[in-house]
Amino acid sequence: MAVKLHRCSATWAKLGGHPCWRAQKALDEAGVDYELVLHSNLRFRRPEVVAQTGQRKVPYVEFDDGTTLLESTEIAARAQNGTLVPPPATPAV
Ligand SMILES: N[C@@H](CCC(=O)N[C@@H](CS)C(=O)NCC(=O)O)C(=O)O
Repeated sequence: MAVKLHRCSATWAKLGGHPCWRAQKALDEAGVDYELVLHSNLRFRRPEVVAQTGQRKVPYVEFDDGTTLLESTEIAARAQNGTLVPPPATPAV
């Protein structure tokens, strides 16, 4: 199943230092299958991001199990080394 890449709507900004582009480019280059979810460019207009991640910044990856991975550099690194997977479930005690 594809992951979801949540990013800002500035899809025209294809500069190396732009966090959302850094993450999306890495997923593209690694051949990762993903669904794009666009959010407002204005951080105070992202209540859905806050609800899901507890903070306002994008990009982040959403896995099938609902867990999320923040930080463009981490997303890019994991896409590149093939470890873009959800964290292991914590066993019930
Ligand atoms: N360190 C973060 C920075 C993310 C970031 O600044 N994202 C921009 C959109 S590309 C954002 O959400 N800006 C709104 C803000 O700074 O609150 C990362 O690399 O993922």
